[in-house]
Amino acid sequence: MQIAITRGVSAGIAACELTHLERRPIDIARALAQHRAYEQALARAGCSVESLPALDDLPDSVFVEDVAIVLDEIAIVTRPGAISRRPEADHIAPVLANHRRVTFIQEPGTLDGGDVLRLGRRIYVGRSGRSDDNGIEQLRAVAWPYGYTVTAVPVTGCLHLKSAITEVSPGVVLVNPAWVEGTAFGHVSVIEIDPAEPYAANGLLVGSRLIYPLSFPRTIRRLEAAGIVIEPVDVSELQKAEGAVTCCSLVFNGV
Ligand code: CIR
Repeated sequence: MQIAITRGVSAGIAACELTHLERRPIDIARALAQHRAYEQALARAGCSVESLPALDDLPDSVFVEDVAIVLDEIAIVTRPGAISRRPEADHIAPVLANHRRVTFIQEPGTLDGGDVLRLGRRIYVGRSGRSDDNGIEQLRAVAWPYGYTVTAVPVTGCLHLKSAITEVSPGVVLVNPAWVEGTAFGHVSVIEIDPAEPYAANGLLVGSRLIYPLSFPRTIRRLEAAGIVIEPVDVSELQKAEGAVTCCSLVFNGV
């Protein structure tokens, strides 16, 4: 059984961090409904969903992916690159302690979970505006004793590594080649996003299903042509906060 940890949409989401997008009004009622539907998609994909209460004074706290990396062996609570997001880590640590031994990225390193792509025992980390060399080195020190390699990857033009690449089927990645070099990831098959949909590279693979935004129909056609089964979700309000589908959950194996 896989576990998916989610957190309700903050009433303060209008004050979220924005790096590459213009601020647009977010319809909070719609955001809440979309988030509930996203949780239902996780449940349909076979997850046991552990839904945490919203934190109204932390605007970006719905994006739980960024505050932890959960491996089978250990959970690493991050030190997010955005100062406004650092208190989110204190709220996730006790929750993860119910599932794993917990360790922490320490000052001065920074790391956002959105920069961490795990492909089997290979972990790739975006060297982005949010994750720095010190944070990446700390992750390496924790993960290598368990047999993981940790490789830093330059990311340009987008927020996180997983804005530019995600795994969409075992051994298959979906890539925006304008933001990351697809050949950096070893022996994987690469599907490129439709160039008209630059934000389309973020999908959430759970079991045999790909939870994926319905706002990218051209890329959906490419994925379906490759035989990938899509579980479409409407996340338009969360996209205004520069969020996507991986960032709204922490999915890991139950023990
Ligand atoms: C932020 O800038 O931190 C949030 N507004 C969006 C975070 C999205 N996280 C992710 O894609 N992993």
